[in-house]
Amino acid sequence: MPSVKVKPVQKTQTAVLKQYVGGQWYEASGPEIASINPANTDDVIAKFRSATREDALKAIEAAQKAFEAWRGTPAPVRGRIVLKALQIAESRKEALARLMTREEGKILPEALGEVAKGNNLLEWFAGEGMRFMGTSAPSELPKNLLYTVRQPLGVVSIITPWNFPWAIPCWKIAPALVAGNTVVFKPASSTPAMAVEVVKVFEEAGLPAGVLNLVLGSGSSVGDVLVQDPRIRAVSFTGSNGIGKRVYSKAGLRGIKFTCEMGGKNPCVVMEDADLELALEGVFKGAFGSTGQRCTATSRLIIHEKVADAFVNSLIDKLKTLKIGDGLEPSVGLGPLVDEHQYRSVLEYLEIGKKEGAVLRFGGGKAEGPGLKKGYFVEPTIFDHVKPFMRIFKEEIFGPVLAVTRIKTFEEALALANDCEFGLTCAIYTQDISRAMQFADRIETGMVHVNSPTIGGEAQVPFGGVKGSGVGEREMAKEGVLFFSEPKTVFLDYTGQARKSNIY
Ligand code: UN1
Repeated sequence: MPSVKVKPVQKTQTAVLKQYVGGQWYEASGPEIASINPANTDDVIAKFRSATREDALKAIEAAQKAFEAWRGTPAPVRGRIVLKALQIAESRKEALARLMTREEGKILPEALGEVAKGNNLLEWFAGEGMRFMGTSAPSELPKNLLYTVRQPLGVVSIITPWNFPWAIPCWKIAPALVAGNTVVFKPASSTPAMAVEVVKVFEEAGLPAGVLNLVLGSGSSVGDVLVQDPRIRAVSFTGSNGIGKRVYSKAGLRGIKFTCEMGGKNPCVVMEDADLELALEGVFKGAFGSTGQRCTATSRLIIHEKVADAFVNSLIDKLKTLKIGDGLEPSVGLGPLVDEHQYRSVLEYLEIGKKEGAVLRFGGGKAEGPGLKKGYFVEPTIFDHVKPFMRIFKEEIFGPVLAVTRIKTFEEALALANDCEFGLTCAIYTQDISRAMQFADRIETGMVHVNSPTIGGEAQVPFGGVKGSGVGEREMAKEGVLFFSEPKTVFLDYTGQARKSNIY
């Protein structure tokens, strides 16, 4: 009898990721790093050999070489390559979102939302190629043309976090390219597969070799050179405050441009006159969406004492219905934390909250149950009666943890909301327009939401914060392209008639 051949069980292949420098994909020689599915640590999505300092230098060199030709490419043509990248990205949005959920952990609807947001940014910046313009002004002098043009900076470093592995690279890379810069892109090591997808989309769109270079590696081996090398003319960074501080102080000492978008401890104020159903939805989404791993997450609820008890109880009822698990499963509403480091850090904050004397109302530990053993799952958590001196009121936790503080007046709410070293975003729920306007005027944040959650942003308006949340220039919108360019003022005397003027 002929032997029956048994088909081997199909296993998901672990991809081998490469560096992309000067238009070539190649393997680096540093230590191996694995990208692991945070919902199931047995699922190794990809591996790569970490870039070394030499790889980063090679990338800078390739970007430097490509700069002259890219700078000379008309801005509308540069914009059209971004438009092509958008079309490619649109055609694979489902696959991008699925990979994102597998690699970063956010639930699929959130991942789809993030791809859409990144694509909106590509759309906006593609059009900016046509609007990359200066101004003209009437001169004090006769027959003089006085005008400005905008020019690119040169080679720029783009350093991005793991929590928005599609949208944030899009919102930094696209304006840098449209403005005529060449880019060295260093994404977070925990979402390398998504970073490769970002680069592929631009490569397939026809970006010339060397214009966009990818350096996959740990910050400790390549981070410094991407700020310190004399050829780097600007750094755009999103990530933690600790690293951000190092980036902007070094960039500042070198006298180059920087934009650093860092942490948040965003307050949501709910007043006694609020539409409480609307507020409940907004706080729920803001605090627990994306597993709280969002610098715009709602991490402090500042609520009027008259409505606080009922509101917190309703929030708890809602949390009881939230299914925790792998974000690819349609019924799941809360995914895992991204990796072991974040997992340990959030669990530590839960202990800190308990020790500080806050009242633990819900959650407070690891999430356990069927299907949760192999992932970095924590319970969504509410601490009530949190006092301003507590660390859980002050420090960014970056997990599904909400600190509730009760107030008696609007002035008290505003003072508490502003009692914070961060200033990224905030929200107020009230039906009193005067109160809402006063809040928008006096709150110390870069963005304000009235009757909507703290999260989100739109391509056509500036994104960023004040105080410890944002140092340097704003991102997105017109500002996004302005950051990556410099104006040059040209004085053109076309007759010589101005020679008698003593204006100078
Ligand atoms: C959003 O809320 O949609 O790292 C964007 C972050 C922010 C991006 C938030 N830079 O969470």
